[in-house]
Amino acid sequence: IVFTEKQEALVKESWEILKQDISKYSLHFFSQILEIAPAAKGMFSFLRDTDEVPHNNPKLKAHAVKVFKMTCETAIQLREKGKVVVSDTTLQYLGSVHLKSGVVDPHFEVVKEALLRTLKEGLGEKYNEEVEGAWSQAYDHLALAIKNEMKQEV
Ligand code: HEM
Ligand code: ISQ
Repeated sequence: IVFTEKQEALVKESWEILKQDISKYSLHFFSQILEIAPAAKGMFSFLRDTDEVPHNNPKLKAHAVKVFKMTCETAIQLREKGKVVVSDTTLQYLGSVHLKSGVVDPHFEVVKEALLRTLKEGLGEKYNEEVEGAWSQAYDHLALAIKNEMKQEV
């Protein structure tokens, strides 16, 4: 695949912008997931006992930040190496967490859409097709790596 310097820069720049108000965007990200797929609610341990999406939940925020950071990292790797290199142990861990939580392949499209909506919200006028394309490509590669790991786990 071809992932350009420009695309890498777009991903890094947009993450720098969202990072400045990460509590807000973590919550937005998560809320979008539930808006698209309300049934996903039951999968998240930090939600099971509440009716609302918890504001300032440290786990929610930490996990959301990881998704952004890992996608960013994936963009860098795609540009540098033309492939995704997530350490074996990280992938194994994420594969088993998601498998145990009941995540199935179509959920990855839900999270992708939620991620893109959050970028759109955070970037405002800076959001465009190029930004969307760069994040989409990086996310797709990362998602594929996790999905493959989930298949090997069974
Ligand atoms: C947990 C990343 C896709 C649902 C996590 C964690 C990370 C993560 C880092 C925290 C693991 C831990 O330390 O315990 C990602 C990435 C994804 C992805 C990078 C895609 C590229 C998905 C999808 C779903 C999902 C598609 C389904 C809606 C969950 C659930 C948990 C989790 C239910 C467990 C949360 C809990 O109960 O603590 N994910 N995830 N993830 N993820 Fe994802
Ligand atoms: C876990 N996996 C994917 C996306 C997430 C978003 C917010 C909180 C936790 C998550």
